[in-house]
Amino acid sequence: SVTERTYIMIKPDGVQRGLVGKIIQRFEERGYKLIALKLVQSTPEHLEKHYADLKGKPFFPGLIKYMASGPVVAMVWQGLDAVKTGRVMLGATNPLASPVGSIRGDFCLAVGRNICHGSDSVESAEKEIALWFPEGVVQYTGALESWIFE
Ligand code: YYY
Ligand code: MG
Repeated sequence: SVTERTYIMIKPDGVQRGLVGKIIQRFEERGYKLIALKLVQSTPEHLEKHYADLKGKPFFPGLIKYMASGPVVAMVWQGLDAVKTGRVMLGATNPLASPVGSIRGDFCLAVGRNICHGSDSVESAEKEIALWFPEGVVQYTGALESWIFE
């Protein structure tokens, strides 16, 4: 639906590599509405909650270390089919399998340095939004909404 929301995060490598503006620009230009945004130095404890489903995977310790190695940009984007289309815009988990034109397919190469995160279902989006934005998101009317949505 038009009010669907997804949690998108620029990982520490995306921030360090100066890709914040380019990644935000893609969501803006596609027509999604930014309803929350902050730069955060996360902690292993917080990241273990975010990635709780992956606990026990061989790459889990390295993933937590990488994600805590510098600030991340936490965002919530709202609009038609935000979760699934957000994932399409990001590309596949493995950047080498990501189509050119996707964020991972254009900007990175290694699965352990894949520069961005996007929620994988509406249910996990709502959980992730609550975890990263306990203070809530911002409600406002997008001035162009009637030109972007029917
Ligand atoms: O949702 P997505 O980020 O595309 O992949 P997940 O399966 O949720 O894994 C989260 C995160 O873990 C992934 O973005 C990179 C890392 N990872 C890894 O380093 N090695 C793997 N074989 C699988 C995932
Ligand atoms: Mg995931």
